[in-house]
Amino acid sequence: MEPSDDTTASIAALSSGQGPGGIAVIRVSGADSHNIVRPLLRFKKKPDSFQPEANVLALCELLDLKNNTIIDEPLVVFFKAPHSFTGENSLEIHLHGGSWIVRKTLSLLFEAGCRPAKPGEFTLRAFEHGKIDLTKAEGIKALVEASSEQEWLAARQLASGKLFHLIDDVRKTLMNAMAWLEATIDFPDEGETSAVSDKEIEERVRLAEASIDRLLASASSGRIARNGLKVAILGQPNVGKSTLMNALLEENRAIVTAIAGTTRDYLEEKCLINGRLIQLVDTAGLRDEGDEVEKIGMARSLEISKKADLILGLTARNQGETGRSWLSNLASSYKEIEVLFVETKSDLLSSDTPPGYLSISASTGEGMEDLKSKISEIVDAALMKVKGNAFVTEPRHIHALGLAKNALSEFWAVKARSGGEEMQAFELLEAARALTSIIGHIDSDDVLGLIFSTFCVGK
Ligand SMILES: Nc1nc2c(ncn2[C@@H]2O[C@H](COP(=O)(O)OP(=O)(O)OP(=O)(O)O)[C@@H](O)[C@H]2O)c(=O)[nH]1
Ligand SMILES: [Mg+2]
Repeated sequence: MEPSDDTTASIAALSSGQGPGGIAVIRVSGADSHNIVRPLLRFKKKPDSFQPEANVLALCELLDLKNNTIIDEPLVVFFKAPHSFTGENSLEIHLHGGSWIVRKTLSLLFEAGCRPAKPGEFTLRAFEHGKIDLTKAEGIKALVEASSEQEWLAARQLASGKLFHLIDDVRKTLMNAMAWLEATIDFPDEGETSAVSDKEIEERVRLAEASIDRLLASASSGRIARNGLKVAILGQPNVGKSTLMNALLEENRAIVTAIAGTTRDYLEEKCLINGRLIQLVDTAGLRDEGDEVEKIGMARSLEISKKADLILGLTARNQGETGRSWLSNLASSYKEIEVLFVETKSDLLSSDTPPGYLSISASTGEGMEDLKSKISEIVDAALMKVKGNAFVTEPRHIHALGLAKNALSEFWAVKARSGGEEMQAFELLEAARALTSIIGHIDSDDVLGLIFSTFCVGK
């Protein structure tokens, strides 16, 4: 049978991780999927017409009918539409995880009439059948990719529908305001009523605006959850920035030499510190001299440090007070960003840690655990702000919320210049549209393609 390539075809793919493992799960979905797969399975002592109960795992034999051989003895579970992840008839085959078994089973399924699933196609179908909205789809992708608790937290609130419900409520509030506005358009000149409806509309718009502002304010914590805390290591040349970067990464990533001006461009790497996701940035040492390349490197380093969530300001113990006053001076230019003062090379001289500083030594490892704990605390504090609440993590959502906010500002501007109700309604509709684009019902297939094509196959 030639499998069709449309959206109703039955699709199959390996849904568990690639490579050999104890168990491999192949997922099949499509209106006809049960009929396609059932002949390949034999349930012990049951007639060919036997159909196992939905949602219950059943042991069976998987057959290659051409050679009448038993390929494996998998556990199979059938799901009946609409009570499945995709909303369609679907099933999972839990096989022994050998790569040959997986390849063979997939080829049997394709011969029987399934076609290979495209990346994200199971989730796309779930979306198309109204099982999930777009934020949940994005959450599922993020859940699969999460490698730290932080990323899991960000993914979970998307996948659980928390953000969806909040956005949907704001959207409904705006629709409600629009209904009042329409009443004013349809029944003008009803003096008192008009004053009442004006109040009702304004109240709702204010409510929607407050929710949007709250969500936008959560974006920085959301970004920390999704991408990690951005930590920039800054200081004069030779203070041990790259050495610290390598120690935190636990690998020799950055070049370290005794020559001042070794690092000429900034270097960015993700790592886990005490289980927290961090985006570490090593920078070019800051000084007044240097050739053209070094100067460009310094400018770029300063630029990227302005986007950091935390700055590790380094000075070496042997630089003494001169180094510390240079660092205080630099720190004073970062009004919005927390600066952690770190004294490096504590092994070189024995003296007390200066007040407000953490002393570390790459040679002896002194102070490294304290520094890691401090960084972890800062991540946890940022996440505490959003824990339990809906927060935004996706640039796509932040952009749409910005559009909604602008439209609502326009609404007030129209009102202030006594613009007509139609103009006001237009702005409310624009805001509602922007919110709708976050959760789905998007007109453009391009946007859908963009989201689902970044999934892995089998999701
Ligand atoms: N004794 C001692 N030496 C250190 C320590 N940390 C770094 N160094 C040495 O200091 C020198 C400079 O280290 P780097 O890590 O390259 O310094 P940097 O701040 O990245 O320097 P630039 O890239 O030039 O800005 C190297 O020779 C390191 O081995 C430390 O804790 N103790
Ligand atoms: Mg360096």
